[in-house]
Amino acid sequence: MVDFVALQADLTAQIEAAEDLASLEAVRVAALGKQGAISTLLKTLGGLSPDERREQGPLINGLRDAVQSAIAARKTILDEAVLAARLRAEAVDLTLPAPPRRKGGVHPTMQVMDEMIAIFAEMGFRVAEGPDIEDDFHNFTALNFPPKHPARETHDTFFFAPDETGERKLLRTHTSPVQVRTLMSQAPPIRIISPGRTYRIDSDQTHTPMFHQIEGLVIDREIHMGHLKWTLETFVARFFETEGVTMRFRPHHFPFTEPSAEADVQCDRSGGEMKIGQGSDWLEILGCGMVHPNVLRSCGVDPDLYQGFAFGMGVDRLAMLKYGVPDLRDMFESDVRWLSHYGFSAFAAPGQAHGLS
Ligand code: 2U9
Repeated sequence: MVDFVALQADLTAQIEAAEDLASLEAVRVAALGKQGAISTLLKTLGGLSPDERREQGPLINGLRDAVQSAIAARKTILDEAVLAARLRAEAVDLTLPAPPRRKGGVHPTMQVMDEMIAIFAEMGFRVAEGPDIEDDFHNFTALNFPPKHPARETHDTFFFAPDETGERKLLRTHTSPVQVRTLMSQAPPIRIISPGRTYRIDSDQTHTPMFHQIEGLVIDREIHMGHLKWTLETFVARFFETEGVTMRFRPHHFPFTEPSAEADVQCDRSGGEMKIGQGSDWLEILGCGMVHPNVLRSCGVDPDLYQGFAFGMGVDRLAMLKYGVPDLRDMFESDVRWLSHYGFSAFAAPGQAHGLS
C-alpha cells in the first residue's frame, strides 16, 4: 500500500528545498514526468477493480494536484528571485557623471554671421530673409542682369528642370532677391541686411557650390556714397576690432549698382600672420555701390525720389580670415574634431552683452 501522506510530504519537502529553477524542474520530472512517481501511480489505476479505483483514484489525483500547485507556487517564488537578481545586476546608477563626449561647437561661419548681424543691428539694420529656391525675375531680371549675362548661364547657376509652365526655378546665386522682395513689398526708408546661403556651380580651392553671404541695402531720400563709405568703414573697424581701418574703394562693375566698387582693407601680411589695419598690403573684403535706377524701377520705387546703396560680402572667407582657418574645404567637411578646435561655445553668442569675440 502506498502511503500518500508520506509521499506528499516528501515531494512537498523536495519542492520547498529546490534552490533554483533547474532543481525544481528535476523534482517535477521525478514526480510528474513520464516515468515519475505520480505518473507511475496513475498508470496502475487501469489494472485496479472498480472499487479499488474509486478509492485510489481520488487519492492519486489529489496527490498530483497538490504537487502541481506546490511546484507552481515555488516556481513563482524562484522566478521573482531570478528577476530581482537580474535587476540588481543590470542596475544603472543615474547619479554617476556622464562619460566625456567629443565636443562640438558653433561653426566659425555661423559665429561670424552672428557677429556681423550684431554690428549691423546696432547700426539700425533689420534682418530680412527669403527663399533659397528663386525665380529668374527676383534673382536676375529685377537686378538689371541683361538677358545674355554670363551669370545666368547654366555653368554658373543651378537650374531646376522646367515646370509644367516651362518656368525654370533656380538656387539663388546671391541673397539680392531678398532685397528685391523687400523693395517690392515695403515702402522706403529701408535699412536691411540679408544673411543666408547662396549657390553657384563653382568648386575649387577657393570656391564651394554653397557659400554664405551677407548683403545690405539702404534706401531713403538723399542717400549718397558718403553714407555707404561711413557705414562700411564703421562695420569693418568693429568687425576686425581695431580703432580705425584704412579702406580702399576700387571701381568695379555689377549690373545692380552704378557706380560700383570693390573695397579692400589695409593689412600687413609680413611675418606669416595677417594683421588688419596696418602695413602696406590690401585685402579685398566686399563689393558695393549705389543701387542702379533700373533696379529701383523694376521694384516699383521711383529713382527720382529715392536712392540707396548696397553691399555684399562672403561670410565663409571672412570667417577664415578672422579666425585663421587655413583651408576652405575643411569648413564644409563636418568633422567634429575640426569643429572642437575651430568652433565656438553656444553660450558665447556675439552681441552687446558679450562683445564680439
Ligand atoms: C538690390 C540692389 C543691389 C548687392 C551687392 C555686391 C555689391 C557684391 C559680392 C561680394 C562677394 C558677392 O559673396 S560675393 O561673391 N557682392 O559685391 N552685392 S552690391 O546689391 C544689391 C542687391 C539687391 C535690390
